[in-house]
Amino acid sequence: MHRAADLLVDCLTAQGVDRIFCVPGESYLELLDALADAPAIDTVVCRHEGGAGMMAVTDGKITGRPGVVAVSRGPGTTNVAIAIHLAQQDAVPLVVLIGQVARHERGRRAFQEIDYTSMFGTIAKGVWEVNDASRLPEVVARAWHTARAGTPGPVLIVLPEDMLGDQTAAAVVAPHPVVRADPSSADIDAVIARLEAAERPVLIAGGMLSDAAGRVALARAAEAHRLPVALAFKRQELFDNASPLYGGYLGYNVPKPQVDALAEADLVLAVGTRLSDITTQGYRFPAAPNPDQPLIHVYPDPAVVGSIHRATIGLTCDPAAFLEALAARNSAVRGDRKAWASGLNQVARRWASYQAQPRPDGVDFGAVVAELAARTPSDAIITTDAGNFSSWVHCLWPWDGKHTFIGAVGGAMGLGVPGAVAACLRAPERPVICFAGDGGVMMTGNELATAVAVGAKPKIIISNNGSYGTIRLHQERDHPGRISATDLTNPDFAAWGRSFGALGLTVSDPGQVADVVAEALAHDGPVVVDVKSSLEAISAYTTISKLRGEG
Ligand SMILES: Cc1ncc(C[n+]2csc(CCOP(=O)(O)OP(=O)(O)O)c2C)c(N)n1
Repeated sequence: MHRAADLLVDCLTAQGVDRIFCVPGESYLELLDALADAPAIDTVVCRHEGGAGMMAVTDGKITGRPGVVAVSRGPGTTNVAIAIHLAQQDAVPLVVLIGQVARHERGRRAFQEIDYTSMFGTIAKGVWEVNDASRLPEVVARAWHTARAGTPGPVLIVLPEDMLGDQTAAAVVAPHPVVRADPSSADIDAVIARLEAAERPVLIAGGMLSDAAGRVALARAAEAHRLPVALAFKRQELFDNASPLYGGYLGYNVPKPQVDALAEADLVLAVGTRLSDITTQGYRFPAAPNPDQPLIHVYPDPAVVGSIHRATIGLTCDPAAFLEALAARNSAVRGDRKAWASGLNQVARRWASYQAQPRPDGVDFGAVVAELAARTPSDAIITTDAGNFSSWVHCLWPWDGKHTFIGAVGGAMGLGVPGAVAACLRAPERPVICFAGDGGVMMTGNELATAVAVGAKPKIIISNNGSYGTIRLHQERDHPGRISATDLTNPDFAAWGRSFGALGLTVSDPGQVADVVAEALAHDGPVVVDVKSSLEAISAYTTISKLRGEG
């Protein structure tokens, strides 16, 4: 016989768990006690469950295995909700362990009681409340399987506090392997036939190709068939943007000429992407429900393929295996494929160019991003919060297919700093650069305390334009000159960073950019750089003056 909490730790260990992010709570004291005897599991103490959850999401993105976060009932769980949503939007495997009220209190409106199935039923892939300790091994094995299978996503294991203290003789259940479906040779024949009939094919690559095997297969298939590659929202890092086959990044603000150029395609291969509204530029490329050209959609989930977009060929196999199989075959090229690829490439490059300029009201943030880009090696991990400052990162970073990029597909502010700290923990030997706005950095940011506690060394670069700039941009476009609820009063971010034990630096003049960036990168510890950035240069694509129709 053993205590349920100890059995739970054994089950987690069997699943390969080596790190749990948490904010402690009295609702799962037994689990915390069991973790004290589990040195192989790194228990990372955080300061807010939102940040802890975002760290776990980042860990899941980097490792491909479920990230794990443990939170207390009620308020602990409402705080972590942002990460559950992010994992669902980004298809990241995530396991949330939740302490629950004792079983005899359940359903009686007890202190901090929530019915998690009702609350998260539509965004979690599974919610299991374990009332019988002997079923813990079965639930853990199913949770890990569910989080990874098909479209990866969040699952919740709810643990009544008294159950965790029960004695049980149950044994650990070994991990359930996730079935990998390979394409049949008949599938590949059908795809080759479509490719040979097309003159202007485009491959749209998505997040299921993020791991090394996926990237290699993508590059090989693109090369083998001379396929231009467009990258899905927040997946710009998957393919070398300097390749002549680079066909563009399908994020926000893709200008009309680029969408028009892509729309000339006479075949779309969408591989490892769910074809979201942003990637498809509002369900226009490819159009939903009926694409304007034949669509080959490859994604390992039958609930995705053929659902929102009608697919001419739908394959629910492994996207990397599909591309490997495709790369191993030849296809006859029809038409002038070189001219087609180079046309797309030129439009994509024109849009991605940006030249920093002197600005009347602060530093052009593009100058800072360009300087960092020039000095940061390809093995760097880049995290971005949500906001306009990231437009320069998408424009100016030399995405060569090797970087790891952690961005919020779900658009949540607050991911940048916790993402960077989790990335440092997972890859301490790699440089980690976080870009955040003065709005987003304070949505979380307390993870700097965790960074200092665990020896993480993120370089946090803040675009301090005194505004929730993204919303200000929308305001200027829809209600020019009418500013409402978007101005910000900020602390001294360099001093704020120093108060945690980080190196705090400030850039208030363009002439300081090179020296400050060099000092930040050379520092062997966490760094906060407060860039007094121009609000006039509100994004890489426009200025406030232009939005107001001035000049
Ligand atoms: C959690 C959350 N709350 C609100 C929003 C809406 N929102 C999107 S961007 C943004 C402003 C971001 O401002 P800042 O971090 O200063 O970056 P900037 O746009 O100025 O570069 C807001 C409020 C969001 N995406 N996420």
